[in-house]
Amino acid sequence: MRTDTPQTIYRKDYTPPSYLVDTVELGFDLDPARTVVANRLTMRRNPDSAQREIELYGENLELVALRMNGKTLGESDYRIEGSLLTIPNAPEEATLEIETVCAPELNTTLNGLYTSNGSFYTQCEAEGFRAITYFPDRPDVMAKYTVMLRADKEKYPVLLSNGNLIEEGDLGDGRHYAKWEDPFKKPSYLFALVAARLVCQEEKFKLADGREALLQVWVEEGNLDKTDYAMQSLKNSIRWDEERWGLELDLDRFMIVAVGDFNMGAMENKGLNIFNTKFVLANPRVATDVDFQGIEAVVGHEYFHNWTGNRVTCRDWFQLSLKEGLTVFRDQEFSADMVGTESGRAVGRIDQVRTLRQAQFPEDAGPMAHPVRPDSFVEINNFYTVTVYEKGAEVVRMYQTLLGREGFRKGMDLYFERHDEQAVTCDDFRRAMADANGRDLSQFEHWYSQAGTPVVRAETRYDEIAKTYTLTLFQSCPATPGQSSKFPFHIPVAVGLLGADGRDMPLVIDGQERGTTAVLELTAAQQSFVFENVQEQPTPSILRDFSAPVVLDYNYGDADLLHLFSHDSDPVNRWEAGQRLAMGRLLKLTGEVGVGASLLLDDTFLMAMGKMLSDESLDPAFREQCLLLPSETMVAEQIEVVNPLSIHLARQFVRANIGTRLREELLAQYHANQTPGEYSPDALSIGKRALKNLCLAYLTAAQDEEGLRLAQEQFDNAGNMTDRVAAVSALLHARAPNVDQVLQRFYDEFEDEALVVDKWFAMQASSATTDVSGVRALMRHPAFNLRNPNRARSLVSSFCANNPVQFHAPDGSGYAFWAEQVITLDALNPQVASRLARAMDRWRRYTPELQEHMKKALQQVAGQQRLSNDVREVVGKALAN
Ligand code: B3K
Ligand code: ZN
Repeated sequence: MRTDTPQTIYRKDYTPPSYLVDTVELGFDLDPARTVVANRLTMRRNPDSAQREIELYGENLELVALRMNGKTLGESDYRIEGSLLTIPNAPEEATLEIETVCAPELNTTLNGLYTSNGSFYTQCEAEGFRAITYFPDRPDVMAKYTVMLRADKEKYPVLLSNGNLIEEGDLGDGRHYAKWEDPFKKPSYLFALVAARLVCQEEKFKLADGREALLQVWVEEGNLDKTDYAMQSLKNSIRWDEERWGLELDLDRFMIVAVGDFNMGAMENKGLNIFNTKFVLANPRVATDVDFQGIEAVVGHEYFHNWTGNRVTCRDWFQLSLKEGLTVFRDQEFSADMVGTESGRAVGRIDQVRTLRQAQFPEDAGPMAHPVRPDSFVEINNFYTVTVYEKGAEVVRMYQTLLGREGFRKGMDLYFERHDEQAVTCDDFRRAMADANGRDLSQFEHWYSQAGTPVVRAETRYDEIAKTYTLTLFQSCPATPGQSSKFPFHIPVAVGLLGADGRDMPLVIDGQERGTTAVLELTAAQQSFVFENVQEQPTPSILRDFSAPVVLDYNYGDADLLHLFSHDSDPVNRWEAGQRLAMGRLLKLTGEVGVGASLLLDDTFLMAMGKMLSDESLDPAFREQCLLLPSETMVAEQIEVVNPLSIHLARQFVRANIGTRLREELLAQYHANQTPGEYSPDALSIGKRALKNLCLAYLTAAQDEEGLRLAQEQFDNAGNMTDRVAAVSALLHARAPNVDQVLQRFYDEFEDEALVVDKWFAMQASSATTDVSGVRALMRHPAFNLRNPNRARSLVSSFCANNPVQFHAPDGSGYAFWAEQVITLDALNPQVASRLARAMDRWRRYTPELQEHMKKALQQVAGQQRLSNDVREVVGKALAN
């Protein structure tokens, strides 16, 4: 917690470390109140640095002893300024011995070494290692670690750290020890330890080269009935990385540990991944389909980091997307390959597009906008963003789109060949892609250096006589903080042309046959592409498979969209046509709600939706995606002056209309998509449940009696959490008369399952039926606990981010609540507080009255004397001009 003005760190100021570390030996005497850490590190001067001082970072540590080459250093031999400890005039080679003390049980930040439910866990990325011991805590210092853990045997029977267990035994005094050695050099952010009372599911797994690895999933007692899916996902990940990329597990042992108090999803510590329980624990009774999918993706993601992140790491934190964008891309491809069908792949792709529009585009247009490779930050933890992760993954995907799968693989191979066990930059990655393919990718750099979502405007012209179709593309990019004008990007635009019969036309450009989807390369501000031999006026399908993270501006008429919605061979653009049809209606109705006209929804739209709903030649999962309306947030992003209530009413009106006017089709599909028998999280069953439950949601939105009865029946008889949650939220959103009883029964049945209780809070917090006082009442519930990040997010963040109508209550009470919670949370856990603070990012887009209240709330937070750098950066940027 600081009171001084936070310091901005710039990418351009990077200098290499003054000293390199070869080995680190850590000794821990673990005690919740007073843990003693002995750290012995061998260092040598870095030939690439002119500096002669040793620089170590440490935070919230009591320094007990400091020796260099056997000699105790006195206060005049070193300086401590803030978190920086400097030893001037250090010799060429130095062995440092550092003893410090910390208090894990008082550490509510969950950064560094902390306790959760009485056991010890660590989180070091990005800069948590300095809260454990003094160290050159920066990712370009890679060293070999040996770790000795000592702790009470009864309380902490399991002692884990990175790499291989080389020794364990009794210390005689009720304590025991374990010694771990990590054979690979690693940056300090990948260090981890666990000392806990845990049990594990384990298995020997044969690797491609014939070696056997021991795989373990560690959980608290009572949770061994929820580890199968994580274990299966881990095995699938290992196999997939071997098969798709030729990358093998480099350790004899790989562990996953689940912990209930955790700031994010999971952490890729070398050989010892630590996970939020949310991304490990699952069985049909307690986890939804979305939870199962999340586990597969996150287990994959952390495992894939072993190569993209750990073996090849980041030179500095500005390069974060080097590992995160790439690893998200890899986990997306993994999930797609696990589904295995083209249609399944498209459904996954649609989810990705949704995330970009729902969260990344708004970020890119708001006060926290930053390039995929940021130029500056105050607090690096604020930059684990959808831009660095999801837009970063899009940037990686564009290489694959431009170079083809094979070319991309060649680039990956060269990247590992060049940079194994190094700390490198995004430029190094781009260079590997370019060199492996003999391509000039210099313009591609702008995807890393420029913030903002590019807009690609399209114009088309059909020449009936010449039989040519000309597509002219214009690109531009809005100004973002610190970047007023932009250079053109290198944008792959995948295009197809549909004939009147709905079929793809063969494409010919410059006399060259280009199949039925051509990847056009837009590199200038304006560029024309001429398709030849076009026998009739086509309907263009532009940006197929969402080939670039841009906004496509093309003046589609309803007729074009209906044609694409019925026929486009590209499922993503087929879905997109439906989204455009729906968005047009939502925007128009939102305007009309405001003027109080009586609302109408046209038959054309409803018929198109009805036809899609009942088209049994299509996967249920795909139909569900097509029937789902753009969210209130997405609609808000299209509007100059946002009034959340009008958007909500318009969207509710459309939902209810679908429910009423497609009633028979919805009921039919509800019954046709049941998944009787044993629960299975396979893609087909997941799709059926999703479609069936969307039908239920529409029917109940229309207050349909049969729909409400079915929801109640589904709640009573559900054999899995997906159906149960869907039933509860349908009843909740429809304000069904007995919903309180239903919620109580749900709670009573699952009160011992923390992750289900989170769902219980989250469902209520994000329902428009829950206002601020309702949320305050829920905060007084005995199960509520602001210190547990999952719980805090389930109630407080869900309300502020997912309940726009109530959060934006006209009297400003939602914002006052927000300010209060940000301030309280900040004193406990700045990372969680800072995420919550971002709920106010888009405040300048609301009506003047709402803006006034929002500004006041922001100023109230910004005016706090004591505020973390995390929150100060977020609210400071929100208020800046
Ligand atoms: N690398 C971690 C995120 C660390 C966040 C630090 N505030 C999880 C992941 O992306 O895999
Ligand atoms: Zn990651």
